[in-house]
Amino acid sequence: LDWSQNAALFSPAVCPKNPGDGLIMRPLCTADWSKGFFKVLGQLTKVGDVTLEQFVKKFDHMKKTGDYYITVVEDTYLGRIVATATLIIEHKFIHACSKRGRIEEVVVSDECRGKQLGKLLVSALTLLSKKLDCYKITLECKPQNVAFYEKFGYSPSEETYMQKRF
Ligand code: 16G
Repeated sequence: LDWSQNAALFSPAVCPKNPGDGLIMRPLCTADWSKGFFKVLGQLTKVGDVTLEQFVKKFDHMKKTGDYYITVVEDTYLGRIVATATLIIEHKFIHACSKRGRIEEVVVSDECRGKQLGKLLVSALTLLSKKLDCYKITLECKPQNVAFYEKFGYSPSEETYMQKRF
C-alpha cells in the first residue's frame, strides 16, 4: 500500500461525515509544512526546532514504511491545518502475525474547538485500524480525556503505561 493509495481509504464508509464548511480531512502532504502543521502539533507538546529538510526526510521515511496514517484537517478557505491525528500500525508475530494500531498526536487547534474535529479524526482512524485488521488499538491520554475516548469504545487498560524519558 503506497502513500497515494492511502487517500482512497478515506472513503465515505471510513469517513462518514463532512467536517464542516471549507474543512477537509485528508492524509498529510509536504505542503502542510507551510500550512501550520507544526504549529498545531505544538499545541500538544514540544516540537523543537525542525527545518523543512528534516521534516521532509522524516516524512519520506514514514511514507516508505506504509504504516503511518498521518491525517490532517485543513481549513481550505484559510489554507491552514487546524487538526491532526495519526494511526500507526505495529506488526506482530503474536495473534497469528497480527497488527496493533496506535493512535498518536491527536490535536485540534484552539480556534477550532467545538467543531467535533477530534471526534471525526479518532472515529475515522479507529475504523481504519479495524479495516486494516488490527487486533487492538491503543492510545495514551491525560485523565481528563478518558471520557472523550470512551465514546469510541476505548476503555482504561488493566495494564499500567510505563515510560522512561531521555
Ligand atoms: C499524548 C498523545 C501522544 C503524544 C504525547 C506527547 C494522544 C492520544 N496522545 O499522550 O500521542 O505522543 O501526548 O507527549 O494524542 P510527550 O511530548 O510528553 O511525549
